[in-house]
Amino acid sequence: MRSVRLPLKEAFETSFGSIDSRLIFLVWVEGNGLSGWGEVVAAEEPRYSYETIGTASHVIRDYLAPAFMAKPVTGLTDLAARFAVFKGHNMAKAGLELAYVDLLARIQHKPLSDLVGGSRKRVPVGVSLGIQSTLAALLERVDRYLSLGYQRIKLKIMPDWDLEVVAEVRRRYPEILLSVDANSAYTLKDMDRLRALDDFNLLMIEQPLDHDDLLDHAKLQSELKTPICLDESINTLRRAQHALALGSCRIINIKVGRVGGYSQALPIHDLCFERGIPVWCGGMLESGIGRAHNLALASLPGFTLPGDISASSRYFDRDLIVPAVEVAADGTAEVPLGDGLGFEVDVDYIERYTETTERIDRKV
Ligand code: OSB
Ligand code: MG
Repeated sequence: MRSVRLPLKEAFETSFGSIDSRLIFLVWVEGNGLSGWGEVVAAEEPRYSYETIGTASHVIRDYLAPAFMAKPVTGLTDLAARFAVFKGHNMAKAGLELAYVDLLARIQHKPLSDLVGGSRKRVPVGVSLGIQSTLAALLERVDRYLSLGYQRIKLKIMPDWDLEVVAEVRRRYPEILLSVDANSAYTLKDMDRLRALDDFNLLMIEQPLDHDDLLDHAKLQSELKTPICLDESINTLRRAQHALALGSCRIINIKVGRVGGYSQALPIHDLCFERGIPVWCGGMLESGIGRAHNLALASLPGFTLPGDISASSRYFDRDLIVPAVEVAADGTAEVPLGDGLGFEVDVDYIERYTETTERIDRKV
């Protein structure tokens, strides 16, 4: 396990706070003479979810790694069953599972996207724009990312940074795919404000209400024509089933870290695909390692909407992988064809920015 602090090119602000660097938590596994890399998407503070880098390192060190190394792992299902006995801590589970899946793909000489069943060669991408100090600063960024080709603009919103901002962006760009993400900044008491958002022909409203709510979202969805997309509320396959049964959303954002790895992300994708519910790949300001996993996930057929998979350069001056993730002028990113992640991991650069490392060996 390794934590690596990467400075962000500019601060990222959401309804739950602002950060100007990202402490990246990497998991590296060794087996059959090869290595695999995963990323734990937890933040330093429990604001997006209850997990933190601290809880995830504890859970991996004391529970998940021992279960992983107890005997040879026969596949994803075996690993998921070993992890399922421990409640929650999906980001910790995903970090180790991702490293294992990268290793497995490298052992099988396959790209990760093949291993998980993806077939797209390029995936459509959008950008998530944080709350800015002025409307002018936001508009400059909207212009910039549209001119770079990004297919969808997502605006972070909260009360005080919502209707006027959305109205102005929509006025300038009547035709673009535009969405908003509130990260749980509203309640049903804000029904009038939320109803007003319905007038802007938004692609979706992401997670307007409580981080673990399904019922209030169902009530809200029944009053809006704009689709609600759930992010925080969907942390397991079961929650996705319940959300669809209740009508809590019409779109789901899948983050492999939030749901506990591919073993959950793939069945959530399959469920939505069968039901005609569009999904898209969310992001957590990942380094290139997490970003490469996101590209593999987004290559699955149900990922029809642009994902939050920006170019590495949107967040970092230099990424941990070579080459960096790039977004072409048509607003797509390439799904790599090499073994595993399909990128070279820049270990020297990682070493330079490493804050902590911890090695856990198999008991013999
Ligand atoms: O809610 O999707 C979110 C970043 C950190 C935590 C939560 C979210 C986000 C983003 C950025 O919106 C997505 C990205 O570009 O990685
Ligand atoms: Mg979100």
